[in-house]
Amino acid sequence: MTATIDRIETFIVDIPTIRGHVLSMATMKTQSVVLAHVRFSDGSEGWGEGASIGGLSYGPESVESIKAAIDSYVAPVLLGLDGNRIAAASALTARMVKGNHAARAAVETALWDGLGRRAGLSVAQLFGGRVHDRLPVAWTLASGNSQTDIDEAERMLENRRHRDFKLKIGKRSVKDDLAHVGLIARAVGDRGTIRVDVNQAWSLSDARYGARGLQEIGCVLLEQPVVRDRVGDLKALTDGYEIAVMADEVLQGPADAMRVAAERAADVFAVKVCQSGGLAPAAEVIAIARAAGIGLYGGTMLESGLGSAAALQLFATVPEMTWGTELFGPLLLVDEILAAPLRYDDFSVYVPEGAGIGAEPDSDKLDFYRRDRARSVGA
Ligand code: MUC
Ligand code: MG
Repeated sequence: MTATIDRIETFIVDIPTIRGHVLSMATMKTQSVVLAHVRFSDGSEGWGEGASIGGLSYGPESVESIKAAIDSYVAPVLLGLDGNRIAAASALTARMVKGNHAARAAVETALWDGLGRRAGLSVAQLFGGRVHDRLPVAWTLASGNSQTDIDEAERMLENRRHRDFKLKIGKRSVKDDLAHVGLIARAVGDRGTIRVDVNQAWSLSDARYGARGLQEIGCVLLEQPVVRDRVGDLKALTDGYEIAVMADEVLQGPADAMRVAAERAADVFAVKVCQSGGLAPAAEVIAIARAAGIGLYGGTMLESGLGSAAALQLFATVPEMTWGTELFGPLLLVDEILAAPLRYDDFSVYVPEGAGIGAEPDSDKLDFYRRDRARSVGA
């Protein structure tokens, strides 16, 4: 049965975070995401999510630009096309809409969700089937205060929710950051692992000093320490130090993955569905890493449960997801917008059961948190 793409709606959703999330380039108190809802002619539907972090301080897209790109450019390209031909729809979108990866990812995810629901298959099955029923899930310590972070890590360990901790650094001096990481690493000890994400804040000389100090502390992973364009600097760090170096912001899809892999400029890829431009391009990034012997980590754009469920469907199909995931986005938010929350337990996040991405928003929550609704209520 044909399933023509009949309607594409987008909603900006603003949900407060449980505490300030202090990154090198922004302090988040709210996470804003775009939910894309696609309706097909046979009555089926699909959901997807596009997100960014800290407005435009993390990358080239904001939620406002994601929504505008979908409404004005992606949707007009797709309306009337066959929703069962995702490869054709994505090829046309890529031709008509350059960049705007999170916008494209939101709609592409909704197409996969719709196809899965119609077929009665999960998105993981559409991508070859699950290898994992659950994956390790890291937590980001980013309160801005070392003792608060230690207390938070203790709670996570005690509740068996997380034992891999990513520390957001790069806002203070390298020396102060090393002292901060050292305090937390000593407190966590052998009970977990410590990783850091600098979000491009360091110069190469900062990064050399930082990499040396971090590996002495026992930190196992150094994420995107230098600006995304400086692939040579990333490679110098990968070659020069024992600590594993992870590429994040530099990976804006398969072509970047190919460049970083060809230069062997990183040891690990943080794979992000939004940054890659969708589930299929993220699968290509993963394929390049696997072929190059580069490690894999399931990254997040701090998506809500919806985008996290979609990413989980893909990551669950990858045998070598050896660095685990950081799909903790929903846990950083004060409220859950899914009808049925993802399950977090025993240091893992579980792949949701059910067709498509295995998740959908609760309509009351969506009504409550959608930005346009909040405006009209306040007006
Ligand atoms: C990033 O840069 O990886 C992931 C976890 C977190 O706290 O922020 C993100 C973004
Ligand atoms: Mg990162």
